[in-house]
Amino acid sequence: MTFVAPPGYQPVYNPSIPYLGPIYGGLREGSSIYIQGSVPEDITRFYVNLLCGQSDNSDVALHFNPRFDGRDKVVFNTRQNDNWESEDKIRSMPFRKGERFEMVILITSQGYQIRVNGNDFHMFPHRIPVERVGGLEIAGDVAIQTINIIGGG
Ligand code: 9QG
Repeated sequence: MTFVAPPGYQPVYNPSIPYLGPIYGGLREGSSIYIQGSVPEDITRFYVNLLCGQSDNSDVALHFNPRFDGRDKVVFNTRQNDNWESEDKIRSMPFRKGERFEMVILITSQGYQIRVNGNDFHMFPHRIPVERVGGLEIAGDVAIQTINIIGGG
């Protein structure tokens, strides 16, 4: 049998940033989001948000936010009803200024497993049911070449 991808599952190439797009069919355990991009030499911050909806004030199930301003760190958080909740702050930086990267967000039963350039970086536990996620937003100092969302059955 041949798997025929439903319309909307095509990868997104070279989107303009900020990017905000739907996640057709939603996410479930086993789904993954593959992102290829590069960060500029003069990066301060960028973020990847998994949105509960498709507007930039939707609740945020995953906020993934590498910060180069100040001490290098990656901040993870959720936002509900416009309130940021408690941050997971990881004081290590898997991205390099001026370099390309590939990252994968793997949806597991526990949370969002983040892998950058082939290395597991951090697992952010679910706080909001993954069934609510319907959009992807990428903004800040980053260029994106490819976004590919793989269903997970
Ligand atoms: O700073 O931290 C994550 O906990 C806030 C930032 C906010 C998030 C948040 O200002 O920045 O990173 O939507 C926002 O304002 C994002 C981009 C306590």
